[in-house]
Amino acid sequence: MTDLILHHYPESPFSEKVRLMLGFKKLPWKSVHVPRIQPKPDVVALTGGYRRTPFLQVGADIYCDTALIGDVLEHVQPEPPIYPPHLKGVSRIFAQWADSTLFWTAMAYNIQPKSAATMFPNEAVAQAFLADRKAMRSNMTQLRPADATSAYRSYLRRIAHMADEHDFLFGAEPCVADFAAYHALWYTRHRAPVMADILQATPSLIEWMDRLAALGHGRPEPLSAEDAVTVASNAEPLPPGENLLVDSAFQDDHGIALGSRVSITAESFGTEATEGDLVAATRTHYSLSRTDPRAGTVHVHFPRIGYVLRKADPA
Ligand SMILES: N[C@@H](CCC(=O)N[C@@H](CS)C(=O)NCC(=O)O)C(=O)O
Repeated sequence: MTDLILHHYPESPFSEKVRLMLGFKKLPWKSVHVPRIQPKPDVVALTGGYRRTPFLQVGADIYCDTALIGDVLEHVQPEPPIYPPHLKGVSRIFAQWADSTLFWTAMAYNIQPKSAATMFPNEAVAQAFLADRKAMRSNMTQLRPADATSAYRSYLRRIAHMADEHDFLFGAEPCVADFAAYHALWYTRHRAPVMADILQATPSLIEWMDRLAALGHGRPEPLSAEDAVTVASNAEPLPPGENLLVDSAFQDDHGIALGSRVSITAESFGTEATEGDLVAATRTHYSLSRTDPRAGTVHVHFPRIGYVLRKADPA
C-alpha cells in the first residue's frame, strides 16, 4: 500500500490522538512537520485551504479531521479495532464529546497566563501563537478560566470513574473513546506541566494515561513537506469507492449534485474554506477534487459531521 503520511507537529493534541492510534495498530508512517500557525503554504497546496492539524495524506488523497482519519486507519488495519462492533454507537458519541466539550474545557484551563509563560521560547512567539488561535476562535464562545477549571475537574473525575472499572474506558482494550479523551489531558500533562496538578486528584486517571502512552506511536520516518507535495503530484487520486473510506453511495441532504463546484468549511475554529468539485457526498463524508499548481489533482476528504457544505459562489 502507498505510504501513510501524517502532517502534524509534536505539540498538537489532536495529532497525539492519531499518533497513538498508529501506535495501537503498529503501523509504519511518514511524518511531516507542519507550522503551528499561518502561513502554511505546503499544507494549503495539499488541502486547498483547510489549515487544521493533523491531516493524513495517502498519495493524492488528503483525509482531513481525526474523526475521518480514524476511519481510514481502521480500514487500512482493522486489527486491533478502534471501533469494536459492540461499542460502535457509544464510542463515537463519547469521542465526539471528548473532541469538543472536553477538549475546549481542557484548553481554556491549560492556556492561562501562568502556563503560557512557560510554553513558548519568547514573548514574540507567544503573542503570534495566541493571535493566530484567537482569530481561529472568532466564531466561538470561550470558557473563562475559573469555569473551565471547575468543569475540567468534574470531567476528570468522571473519566477516572470509568478507568476505575477497567483498564480502558469501555473495557479491557482501548477504543476511539480512549484516544479522544486522552489527547487534551496529554496536553495538560506534557505541554502545560505547571497546570498538571489537577490530574493528581485521581490516581486511576494517571494509570490509564500511562497505559495509553505505552502504546507508542508506531513506526514514524521523517519526510519533508516538499517531498510530500511531490508524492501527491506523482500520484492520481483514487476514485470514490476505491479509496480508504468505507462508503461511496451518494446521499444528498443539500440539493447539491455531484460534479457541482462547492466549498467546505469547518463549522467552527479555523473556517478557511476548501473549494473544488464535489466527487462524493456519502453518509459519512464529502470528497472534493481540486487541482493545485504544485500538488496536481488531489481529492480532499472531510467528515460530514462538523463541516459545512455550500455551493461555491460563481466565479
Ligand atoms: N476536529 C478537528 C480538530 C483539529 C484541531 O483543532 N487541531 C488543532 C491542533 S491540535 C489545530 O488545528 N490548531 C491550529 C493549527 O494547527 O493550525 C480534528 O479532529 O482533526
